[in-house]
Amino acid sequence: MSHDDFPTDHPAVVTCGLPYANGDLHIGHLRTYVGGDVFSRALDRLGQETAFVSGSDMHGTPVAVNAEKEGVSPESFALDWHETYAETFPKFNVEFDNYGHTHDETNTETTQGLVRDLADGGHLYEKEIMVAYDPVDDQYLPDRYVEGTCPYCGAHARGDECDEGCQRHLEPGEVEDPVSTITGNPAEYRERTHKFFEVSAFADYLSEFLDRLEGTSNARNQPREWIDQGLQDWCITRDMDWGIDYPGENPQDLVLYVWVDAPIEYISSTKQFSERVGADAFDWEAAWKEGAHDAHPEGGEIIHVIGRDIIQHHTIFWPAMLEATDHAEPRAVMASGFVTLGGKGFSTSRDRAVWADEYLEEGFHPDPLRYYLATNGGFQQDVDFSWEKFADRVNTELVGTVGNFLYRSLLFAHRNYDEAPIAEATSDEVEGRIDEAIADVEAAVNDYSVRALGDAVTDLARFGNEYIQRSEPWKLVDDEPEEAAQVIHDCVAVAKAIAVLFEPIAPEKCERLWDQLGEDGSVHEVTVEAAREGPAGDLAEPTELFAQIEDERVEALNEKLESRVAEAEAGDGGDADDGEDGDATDGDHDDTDDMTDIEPLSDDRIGFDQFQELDIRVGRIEEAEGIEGADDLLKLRVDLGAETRTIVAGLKRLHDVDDLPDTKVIVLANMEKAELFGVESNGMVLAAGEEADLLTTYEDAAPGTKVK
Ligand code: B3M
Ligand code: ZN
Repeated sequence: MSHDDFPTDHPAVVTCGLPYANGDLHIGHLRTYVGGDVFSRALDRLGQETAFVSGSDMHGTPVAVNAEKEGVSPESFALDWHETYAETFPKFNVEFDNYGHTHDETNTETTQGLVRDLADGGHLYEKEIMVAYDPVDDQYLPDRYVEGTCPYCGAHARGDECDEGCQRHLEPGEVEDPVSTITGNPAEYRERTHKFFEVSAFADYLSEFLDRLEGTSNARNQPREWIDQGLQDWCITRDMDWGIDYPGENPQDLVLYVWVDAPIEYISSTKQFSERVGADAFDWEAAWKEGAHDAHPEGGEIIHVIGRDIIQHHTIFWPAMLEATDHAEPRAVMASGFVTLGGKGFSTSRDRAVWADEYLEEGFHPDPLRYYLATNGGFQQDVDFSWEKFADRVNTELVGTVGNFLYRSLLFAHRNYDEAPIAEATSDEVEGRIDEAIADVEAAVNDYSVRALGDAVTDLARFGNEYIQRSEPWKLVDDEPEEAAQVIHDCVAVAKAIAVLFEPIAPEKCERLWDQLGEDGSVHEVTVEAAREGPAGDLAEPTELFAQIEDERVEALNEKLESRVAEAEAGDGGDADDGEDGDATDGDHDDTDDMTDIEPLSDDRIGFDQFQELDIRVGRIEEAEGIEGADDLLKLRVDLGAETRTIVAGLKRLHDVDDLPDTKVIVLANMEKAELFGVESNGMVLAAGEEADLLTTYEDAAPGTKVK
């Protein structure tokens, strides 16, 4: 890897987080894939040698649990979804150079080889640990087979991650009060011998790595805190049948943890690409292995595009595995925010989603959605999708700015001149403006900003509109034909530049534009240099590139969505697990809406004495502020009458910080103290549901008053 500006003379590999092969894709899932595709195409346009790879994540409990619920084997279940994904991505013009899956031969071999190297390098050791076990079902319960309470923050957590609270990865045996997700049986912990990877030994390396790491800042900041808090070694085996066998002596028949073989698919998929096109066209070893290539012994430019919920895996575990086995170090991690729908989370169980297939079946072209997902916010920011917002941006920017410029200039050019070049050369002003747009695109790539890529083009189109408006070629055509020809030539040159520079975001539309411009070959093959070359082809009769979305259409789409959600709610209410576990991939945010599934009331009665052990008090929030590095948490100062306490609460995304002071809340005052992101939390603020609806009192109970 280098840290030179792109394009470099090293091969680059752009990867997208592997979707778990376990459920339908909705447009929220598409964000990271569109982001990765846009970025890899942009590297191509800059002339960087690039492979764009991913694959389906076949193993692990997210797949096994869902297969079990459907009563089919995990293999056939996962393969079905894999095939669906492999067909769906290209429909959105997400064109991987290779899309494999983690269960194939290449990945099995590569994974087992890499794990053997870890063992040979002395990086693995054995340890006895407690593994959750369902005594009734006689089954071990790894990861998502078990749920319980997070030992760090007290939130309800999955066996492998604190998905509703502090977002930590949880090691086997860590989750408290374990319960089987399949049978609901309380689980017990049993001792088993497992393999561990000594991640903690890489703490210094990882700190330095993070200082070098490029991409989005969230991918550096969060891991720095984890390292400061002390890294734990990582259990890399599981008591399961479904997965890749641990290579080497394996008396307990353990498989590798899904997070071992999943990122290795990045390498395997690149390998498959190399094998298909030949090492001369793309040499996977030169990209992935240290010392494989004389000119760049440190390997190629590895860029991981992921959802922000899997930062830890990509910036701690994975680089430690790569470093331990002499592989190239990732150059960049681009971690995207989530996508929400009309301000709320997608809910697969409630059918509260715009499904990928559905979007296309509605007759929409994929490129406007790509534009929306890529440019509606910074990559790290959450993006909200609603049909209104989508229509608004399509109508104003794609139709009003880009499409309008292209259509009016090309129509005028076609009617009056028929062919390009119309003048001898592009004017200095316009040539300068095109150079500026190219520089903007280069800067956007080097900034890992797909949004800035889009802005570079809409800005150029805006200039085009302004230029044609001010130059008024229609007035010049008869009296000043040469001047008119120059203006039109300039406009066609801008149109050609748009075709090249907008290709990463709207590949299919730009190919059509390329044809309309009468240019040779494919716009997917050219570099930004083509944008400087000026028009060369015979112009075809232009058609409008983007279609307006009418208000009535938006209304109809909203109604359809709402009635579907209502229907799902009136039906069985959805399976509470569907939504959470149906998250086929990263980048979405399932089931964070306020339509919480109602859990059955507990039959597990407690006595009044037990209730009295809870010291529940009225409090008043005095101050509220964010905590550095914590996306969800707020540090509150809460007046509890007798004293004012600091309490950390997961309210940041759900409440306006400025509204909180003076709010009366209900506090569990004798909650165990916990340290979160370096702040000691002394109590727990009570709230209801996914939207953290705060409990309060309605009369004048003063701070400190006991709730009984
Ligand atoms: N399959 C999806 C997720 O946890 C997971 C990604 C693997 S990337 C190597 O979001
Ligand atoms: Zn937690």
